Amino acid sequence: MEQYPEFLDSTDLASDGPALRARLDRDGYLFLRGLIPAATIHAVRARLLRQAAAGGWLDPDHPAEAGIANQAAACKDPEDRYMRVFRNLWRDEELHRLRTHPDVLALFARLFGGPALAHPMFVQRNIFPQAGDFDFTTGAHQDRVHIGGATSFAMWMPLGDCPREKGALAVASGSHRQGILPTKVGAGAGGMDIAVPIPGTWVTGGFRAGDALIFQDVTVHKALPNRTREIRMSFDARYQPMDQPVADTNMVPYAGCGTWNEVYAGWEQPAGQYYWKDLPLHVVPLDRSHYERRDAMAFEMAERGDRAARDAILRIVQRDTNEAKRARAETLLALLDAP
Ligand SMILES: O=C(O)CCC(=O)C(=O)O
Repeated sequence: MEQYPEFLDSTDLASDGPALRARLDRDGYLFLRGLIPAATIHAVRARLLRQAAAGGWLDPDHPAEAGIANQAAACKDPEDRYMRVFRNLWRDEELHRLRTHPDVLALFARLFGGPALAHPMFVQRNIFPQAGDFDFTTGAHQDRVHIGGATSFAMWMPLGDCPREKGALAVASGSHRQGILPTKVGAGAGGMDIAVPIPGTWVTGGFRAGDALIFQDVTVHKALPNRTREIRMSFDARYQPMDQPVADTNMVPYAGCGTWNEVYAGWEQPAGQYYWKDLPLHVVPLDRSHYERRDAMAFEMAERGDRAARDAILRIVQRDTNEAKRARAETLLALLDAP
């Protein structure tokens, strides 16, 4: 898998909006070196590692800066033991300010030829090493089914250096030309993997702190397994032209992290809070049909005792707003976990 060729480096086009846009439209992705200063990323990484250490995620025999995982604490979103530590990481004020960094917003404005909206919701990921029977490697998927609204673009950025073997992201170049592809229940983030042969050509590469991967919401992507001893920390945020519809689910904090007031309560500076409140946004409901299909598949698999449905079932237990669905998922989770 790690034999994939390198990303095409578009750093030389970074100041040329139309050229960047033409390449993004052609390949479905852009790889840019040094979009955010490395020192800014390292400072946020240090803040998050302090929280991770306090939560028991790091091996106490190594300095926190090394980010070496305590594999006995390996956990994944949305398990309770993950969320207890994760919500402190996600709420970090300096982390939030990365996705609205002036250089990032300027880049997207050049790409869009007009003002860019950074979605208030974003994801911060902590991927423990793949070891024994623990694996939380993100499978091949498209974001469109999760993000909804008008066409949006993701920016994926590791918090620190991320060589391929630490679980770098890979994209299928050219895979964005076939619209939304059929999905199946998946085990990694989002739980909705592509169910057909992947179009395009897989590319990947090693990231240095501050490098960015930008891709369209129908570009197929996945992570490589984390084969190091470190936790792979990264964040991914979404951007779209300000005048296009945005789905309501992108306007709320990450599930399990409280309200915006609760998120901001621990911040020392107000900068960056509620930056979207006075913008003339067109907020629309998320098209949930993809989730409904995934959940129906997961129920059917779990009823057959197929443990590949476990992560999707757990996600329903933790996050679904429908009480009857949650109750059914709880029963099935107990069945799947029965010895
Ligand atoms: O970081 C990962 O493992 C997955 C990232 C992803 O799927 C995304 O940015 O959309």
